[in-house]
Parts: sequence; structure tokens; C-alpha cells
Amino acid sequence: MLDKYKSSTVYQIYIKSFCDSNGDGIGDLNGIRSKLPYIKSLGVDYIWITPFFCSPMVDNGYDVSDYRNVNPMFGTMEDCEALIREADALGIGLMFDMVFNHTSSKHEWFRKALAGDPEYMDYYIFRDGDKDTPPTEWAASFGTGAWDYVPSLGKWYLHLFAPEQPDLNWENPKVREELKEVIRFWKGKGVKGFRFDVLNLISKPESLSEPKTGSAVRFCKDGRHVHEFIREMVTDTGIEDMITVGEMASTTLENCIRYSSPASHELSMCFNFHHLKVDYKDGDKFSLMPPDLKMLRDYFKEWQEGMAKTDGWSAVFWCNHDQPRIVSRFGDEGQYWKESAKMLGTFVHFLRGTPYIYQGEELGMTNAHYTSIDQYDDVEAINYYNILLKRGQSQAEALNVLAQRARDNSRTPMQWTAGENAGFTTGKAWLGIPENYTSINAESEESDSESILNYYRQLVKLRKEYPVISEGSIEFLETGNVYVMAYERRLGSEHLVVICNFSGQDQTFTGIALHGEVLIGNYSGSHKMMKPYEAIVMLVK
Ligand code: TEU
Ligand code: CA
Repeated sequence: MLDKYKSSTVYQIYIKSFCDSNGDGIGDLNGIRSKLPYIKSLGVDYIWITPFFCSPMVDNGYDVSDYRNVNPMFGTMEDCEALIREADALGIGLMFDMVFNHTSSKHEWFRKALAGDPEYMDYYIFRDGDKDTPPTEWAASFGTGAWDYVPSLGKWYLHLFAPEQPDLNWENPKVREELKEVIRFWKGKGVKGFRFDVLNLISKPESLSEPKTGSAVRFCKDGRHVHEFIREMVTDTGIEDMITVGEMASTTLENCIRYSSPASHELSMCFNFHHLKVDYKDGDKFSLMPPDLKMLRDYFKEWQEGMAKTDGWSAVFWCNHDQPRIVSRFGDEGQYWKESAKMLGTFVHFLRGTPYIYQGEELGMTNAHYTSIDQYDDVEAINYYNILLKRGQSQAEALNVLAQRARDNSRTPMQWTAGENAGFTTGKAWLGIPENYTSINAESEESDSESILNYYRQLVKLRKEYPVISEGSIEFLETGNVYVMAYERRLGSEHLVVICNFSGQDQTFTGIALHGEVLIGNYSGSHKMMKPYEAIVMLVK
């Protein structure tokens, strides 16, 4: 099993919003090619690119209609092959995003199923029923029911996400073989790794008629054959020595240890999301509450220390294309914008695991601050806006929720310069660009030695220089202050203490004697208390 990923850093690109090379306002493969020198300058080892395969774009590419062809809106197969080659020449491996829990309803397989072809109907999950009685009242992830009716067949089909994303039947060996062929195809093109979308949902429960109500994801996660299916997929396609990461919805530590332990022959690592639900009131993403910092620390302590007792491995991150921007969410966009973005980056980059930097996070890009529903694109955001109105919220209240929780917040175009369209496109950007691009952009941060961009470059570099970061033990420390989180890393004689103030006020702490050399921090000079959003990494002597 490849271990290089333990000292590696991954950069995630949401292709539609990264860089537009042909003026149609949509990011594309050649746009990424043009930014390879910038990505290389970050010091990262891999690039995870979100899906750019043929798709009707109901869910911006996570509804795939042809796994082996490039969506013309993003370029051609030649552009893709050139990108793989050019990244490889720079020592950067590409990780492609495999959406294997479901296809688009426009996929040839589903079209044949809808036409009544029994072989392809068994590629999906159809159940008999009359038009008014779905097998269950399960809720799908984007605010609809999880079953849709096909009158011509007199059957319902299951979809854990949008109706245009029918779930595949992984119990069918033909389906598993089809998906292995997709992996072999991209492996043959020189891809160096894979991200697997909602992989822990692929094994559905035996009964799809009970319980009658609840979240479909909750009933399907970490299913009865999930480990067997993943192991079969990985070993049959020979990708064990690649970097592979599974996105695991609502999973458990025990399952993530099993998904990522070498003895399982499954994945290199997993994403889980419990740390990104500490501001969900009653567990509801669209009910606001301030982040519960005690819950946040308890999560990190349990998962980091629990995983460290095993040979399992985690992906560690704050941001991705589904999550709001972390500096807006757990940091400060105002007076302490720079300090809080650096503190949050520090906290993640010294954890035990492989860090993922999401495009623009290294610049301190913020949420979008849209003021009208017309500015939103995402299927989940638009569905929930209407749900909130139906729940009796005013437009202003619903827009306030979206402004903090919509996935569009992380999908605004990358802010390259203070120039027109933030240097993202010469055309009209497909999604609105926040007004702060004039001050938050790669070009202006490039020349500022104190910028968030240059700080992130140091974070990535330190991981290469200090084995304690990738190989050391981890233990969370008591600080006597809920706003101050601290942990220590040890490997032989190397001993790091990381201490972070998650608040905008001065904070004291107890129980930790900070003596040694400051490896990195976001304030200069010495002081008694932790400054607002201060981060200190001490090499203890
Ligand atoms: O996300 C899985 C998922 O559950 C997300 O919808 C996320 O948890 C949710 O938006 C948080 O509120 C993956 C992809 O990352 C996402 O972009 C896709 O929409 C989804 O699967 C379906 O493919
Ligand atoms: Ca384009």
C-alpha cells in the first residue's frame, strides 16, 4: 500500500469555477492546464478534480451520463490527456472523481431501463407499486422524496439525491463490472488516484420497504456489503497502490478505520463530516446556530486519537464544493480575516491525516453574500429555499439561511486578480463573483509575504520537512478554555504543540507550557495571552 500520501497534500478543483480558457464563463480543462504552475507553487502533490464527464449538469456533473467521455463544456479528451501529461511532468498526480452510487437519468443504462429492458432495469433499484404509493416515504438529500414513479413501468425507482440521479444496484455483478471498467479506463490514461462520491451508500439494505419514514442516507450508509464491494472494486482494478479517498456520508469511526486500514484492501483514506455539522441546529443543515466549539473539539479528539491507535488514515479538511467557506463559517471576514484564515489552516495542517486544500481556501476566499434567489444555481439550495418558505420563513429569512449554508458559497469563481471577472473569465461568469475579489485574489496575495496564500505554502512545506506531522502520534490537550484548542504530536525526539484560539477575543489558557522554537504562527512577537484567532505551532525543546 502506497504510503506517500501520508506526507502529501491534495488540492481540490471544482472545475466549473476554477479557470475559463475560452470565454464562455465556465471553467474548463485548459483553464486548469494554464494554472498548473500556480498549483505547483503551492507545493501540493495531487489534484482532485470534480467530475467533468458527460452530464446534463442537474447536479453540476455529479449526475454522469457517460463515465468515459469529457463533457464538451469542459473540453476534449485530448485536453484531458494533455492535462494528465503536463501535471505528471510537474510531479503532480491527478485524482478523478468517480460518482458510482448513481448515474444521471440520461445515462444509456437508465434510458434502456425506462424502456423496460429487464437487464438494465436490474442496473437500478425498481420496486412495484401504484402511482400513489411509493415503497417508503424516505427523504432524499436535496429535499424531495427518495422514490420516483415511472407510469409506463408501473414501478418506482430509488434515488438518494435528485430524481435525475437514480441509484445503481451494486448487488448486480454486471454493475460492479461496468464500474471497474471505468476505473481501468482512467487508470490506463495515467490518472494517479480516485475520489469516490458517497461510496458508503452503495450497499442498500435488504428491506427497501421498512422503516416507512426517515432519511434515505441514514438507512443506506455503511451497508451490509459495502466493505466487500469496495475491496472487490479496488483489488480487481489493481488500484491499491494509488491514492484513493472515499466520501463517507454520516459514517462511524469504526467503519472509517476499516475502510482505510491496509489489511482491509479498501481505500487509502476517507472523508467524514461530523466536524462540519457542529453549527447545524438539531442536526438540520438549514437551521442555523453558532458553531459548538466543545462539540468540535470532542469530535477531533475522538476521531484523531481513535484513528491514531490503528493503521487507518483520514483525509483532513475544512472546505470542499459542498461546504460554505470556512473563514466565513468558523473564522472572521472582517478585522481578523487574515489571522482567522491562517489559524484554521494551521489547525488542520498539523493533524494526523492527509490535508485537502479546496480552491480559494488558500486565498481566504469567503462566502458569496448573494441577496436574491436568482443568484443561486445549486439544486439543493433552490429546493431548500422553497422548503423554508413553505415552513413559513420570509424570503429574507430563507435568503439569510442560504447565505450561510448554500453549496454555491464554495462554487463562486476562483479569484485570480483584481481585474475584470477576477481574472476567471473574459466572458460572463456562470455564477456571481463576490465583490471582495478586488482585495482577495491570488495576484495581490502573491506579492504579500504575510498573505494567507504564502502562509499556506509554508504549511504544505512543513509537512515535507517534519516527519512528526505525517507520522507522529497525536493527543489533544486540556486548555481550560473552550475557545482554545490544542494538541501535541510526537515522533521520537520531535515534539510539536499546536494551539489555536477559535475566537475573536484575547484568551488565556492553562496547563500547557509553551517553550521551544515557534515553527509557524500568525502573530509576531511574544505576549501573555492568545490573541484573537491566534495559532502557534511550537517545536518543543
Ligand atoms: O455529496 C454527498 C452529500 O451528501 C452532499 O450532498 C453533502 O453532504 C451535502 O450537500 C451537505 O449538505 C456528494 C458530492 O460531493 C455532492 O456534490 C453531490 O451533490 C452528491 O454527492 C451527489 O452526488
Ligand atoms: Ca470555458
